[in-house]
Amino acid sequence: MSDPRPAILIPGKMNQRVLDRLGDRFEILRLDGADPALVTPEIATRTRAIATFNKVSSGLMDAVDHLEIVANFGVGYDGVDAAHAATKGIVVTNTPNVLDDEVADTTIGLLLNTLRRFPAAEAYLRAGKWASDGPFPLSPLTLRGRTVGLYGLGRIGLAIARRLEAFGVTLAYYTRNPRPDVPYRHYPTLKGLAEAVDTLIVIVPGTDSTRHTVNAEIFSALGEKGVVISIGRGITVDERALIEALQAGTIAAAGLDVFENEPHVPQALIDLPTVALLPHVGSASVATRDAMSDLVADNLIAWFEKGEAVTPVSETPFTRRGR
Ligand code: A2R
Repeated sequence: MSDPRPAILIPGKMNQRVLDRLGDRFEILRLDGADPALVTPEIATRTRAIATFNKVSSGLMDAVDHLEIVANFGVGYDGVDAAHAATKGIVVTNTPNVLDDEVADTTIGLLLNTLRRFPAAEAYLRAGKWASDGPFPLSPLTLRGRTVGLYGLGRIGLAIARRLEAFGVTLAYYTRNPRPDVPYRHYPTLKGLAEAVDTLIVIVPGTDSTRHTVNAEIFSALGEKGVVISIGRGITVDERALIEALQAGTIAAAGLDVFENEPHVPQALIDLPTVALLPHVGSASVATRDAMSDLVADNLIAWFEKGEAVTPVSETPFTRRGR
C-alpha cells in the first residue's frame, strides 16, 4: 500500500531541524540536487511540496505533477521562480521577520569593520605586531559625521535604520514607494540618494529590477569618501565596477556579506585593504537559523493540516489551499 502521508521533496541539503520538525507527518523524498532530470516517475507522482534553500526552477516545478507548495529557507527567494509558481497556482513561502534583527546586527558589525578596520586590527594583534611594531595605524575612516543612505527600507532595512539612529548619523533612503511611517528623507532615485549621502547600505532583494543597480554611476555619485555596504543579494552590486571604483579611489571602502557568484569571491576584492568581507553570514547564528527552520516547517505543516500558508510571498498570495 502506498504511503498516505503528503510527500515533501528536498532537492539537495536541508537543515536537520526542518526535517526533525516535519517528523513523521510527511513522507520525505530526497534528490541529490535541484536538477529536474533527477526526478523519477515515482517522485513526480508523489511530490506535493518542495522544501528548498532558494533553488527551484520552473523546470523542477514542471517535473512534478501535483506540486502545491514550495517552502523556501530564507527571506530572499530569488532562486525560486515565484512568477512561474503563480501561473500554476503553487504557493511559495519564505522566512520573513524572524531574521530581521540578526541581519541588522550583522550589518552594523560589517559597517564598523569596514570603517574602523577591526578585522585588520585583530589580525595585527594576533600576528604579534602590536608588541613588535607599535600601535595599529589610525583608521582613515569613521562613522562619526556620516550620512547613511539605505537602498531598501523594508523589514530588515528598517531594523538597520533603527539601530543607526542610536549612532547619531543622518539617515535617508531610496525605495520605489516612500514609507509614511518613518522620519527619514526619501529620495525618488538611487542616484539622488547616492549624491546626498556618503554611506550606502544595500538591503533590497535580488531581482531583475535591482540587478547591477549599484554601479559605476552610483559610485561616482557617492564620491571619494563613499562607503558601500552590501547585505541583501550579490547581484544588486556590479562587482566588477565596484572593484574598479575601489582601485581607482572613486569610493573609499566597501563591506560585503553577499557576492555575485557565491561562494567564489574575486581575488581582486580579497586583495583590497579597503574592503571588509564576510561569507554570507547575515542571519547565520544557531538561534536565528533555528527560527528560520521552524518557519519553513510551520508553513508546510499549516498548509497540509490547516489549509493555510503562514508566510506566502507577494507573487503567490494564496493563503488557502484549494483557494
Ligand atoms: O521599492 P519598494 O517600495 O517595494 O521597497 C522595497 C525595496 N525594493 C526596492 N527599492 C528600490 N528599487 C527596487 N527595484 C526595489 N525592490 C525592492 O526593498 C523594500 O523597502 C525593500 C524590501 O523589503 P522587504 O520585502 O521587507 O524585504 P526584507 O525582509 O527587508 O529583505 C530584503 C532582502 C531579501 O530579499 C534578501 O534578499 C535579503 O534581504 O536577505
